Amino acid sequence: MSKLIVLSNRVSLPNPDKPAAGGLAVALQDALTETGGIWIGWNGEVISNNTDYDSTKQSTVHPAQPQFDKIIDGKIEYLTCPLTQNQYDQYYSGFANNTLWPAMHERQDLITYNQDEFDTYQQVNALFARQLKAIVQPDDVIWVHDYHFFSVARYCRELGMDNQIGFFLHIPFAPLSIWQCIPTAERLVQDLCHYDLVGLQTDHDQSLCMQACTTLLKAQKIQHSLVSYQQRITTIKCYPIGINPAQIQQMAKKHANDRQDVFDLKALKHQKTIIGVDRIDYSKGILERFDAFAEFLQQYPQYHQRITELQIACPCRMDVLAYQRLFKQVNQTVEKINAKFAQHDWLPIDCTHDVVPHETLMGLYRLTDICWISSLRDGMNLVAKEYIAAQDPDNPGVLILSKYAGAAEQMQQALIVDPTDTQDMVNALKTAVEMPLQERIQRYQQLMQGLTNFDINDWRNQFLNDLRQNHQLENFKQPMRAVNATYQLL
Ligand code: GDG
Repeated sequence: MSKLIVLSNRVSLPNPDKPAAGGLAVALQDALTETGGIWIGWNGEVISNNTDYDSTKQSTVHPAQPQFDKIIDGKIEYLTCPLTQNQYDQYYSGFANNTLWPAMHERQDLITYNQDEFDTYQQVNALFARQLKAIVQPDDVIWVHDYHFFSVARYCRELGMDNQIGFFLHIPFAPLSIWQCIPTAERLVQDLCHYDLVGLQTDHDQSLCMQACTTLLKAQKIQHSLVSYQQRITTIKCYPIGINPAQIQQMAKKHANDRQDVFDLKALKHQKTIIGVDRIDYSKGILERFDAFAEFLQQYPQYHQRITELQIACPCRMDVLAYQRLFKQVNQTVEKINAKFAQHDWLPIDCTHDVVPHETLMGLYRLTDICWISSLRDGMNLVAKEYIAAQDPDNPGVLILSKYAGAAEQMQQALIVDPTDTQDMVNALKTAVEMPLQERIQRYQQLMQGLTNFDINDWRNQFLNDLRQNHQLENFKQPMRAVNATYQLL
């Protein structure tokens, strides 16, 4: 029977003391259990360059393979390997997080391009392709995740693999003007066309991806979601990632009354509370949100001591300069706003950098009045969906959601804001604080319906069904390939 092989940069390893909390990890594990499967990726360790499999000392075409550790848990096999320091610096911190991440989030000012980093990115992609080749059976289906692996399918094809290979991009897809800032843009988009199916978060991303293929490569658009390039046909389609609303609702209800160590919610009982949950990343618009909150306090002094913003802000990618800088700015801004507005024992912003346990976070969502998402660009933003699912149906909170988060395409009943427009955010916050119960319930019910209509399992099943059914597309593809071959002779 055809099994599923998942490749992602990080792997969610089984831990008997701590079951996987993230919706994505659970959804992928469920899929892998269904047919039996393998999950491959980096184990998070960084080792010295002087190991005998330091691929930088080998040729690009055949770098030596690292040792993959194997863990078997039920029907799932986990295969993980470390990265060398050089791979970590150049592939992960470098090309993935210093070139592709800012590019896809339209931060042209933060894009750096370095040819060595691109080469190492390719080497790491080739390394994982070789590992796939070593374990794959002819009818297995491969699902590759995210911007770390734009090029894996190219190497798989070069190794003679004919399997169905799908790719899902969790982050936004860049517009053409940004792609044109990357010297190897054409090559990367070509690499993408070696996948059978490319999944994106939103319709907007789908059309940008289609445009990159047809403009940069002059690929032929066959149908709304089919593109043909050099005798290969790739499906490019939108699959908005979801959550498990029923599970979150239950968990939030169960944990809403837990003792709270994160924030002193008892002391805030008579206040309106806003929750913000973000990795400290420039794409999340954290500073824009703080500035708008300060402006709200400036314009509406009647809310002093009556509203508090609770911020969970986990630092990440601290090896990258832009992230170090932002971490400092976040702390300075919190200090500045608190120093300006604090009264008696009231601090307008309570910010923690600790990682909060999953159940606690779901409980916290339920206890807070407003969730404020101000991403400047975001693939989806799962916090928006989790917050709604966690609400008390009889007394739900209000979601303020950036129009630049992928979630805004589906969650139009939220208060949609432009995070670059401070006054727009101030107005939305005022509306949220004063929204009557009936309107909150109405918006909540519509939003919850949307979450239930297409949840995380639908997302996974639809992607995998399309990928598996791609085989049936072969009948359609054969004549198309013939047409393409003729076309290329002309
Ligand atoms: C990428 C794309 C896309 C956060 N802090 C804590 C914690 N979290 C959890 C949240 C949520 C997740 O992390 C964050 O999800 P996002 O969707 O907001 O963002 P990214 O990490 O940037 O993820 C994004 C996503 O992929 C999925 O496709 O939506 O656009 O950038 O689940 O709950 N969880 C716990 N403690 C914390 O302190 N337990």
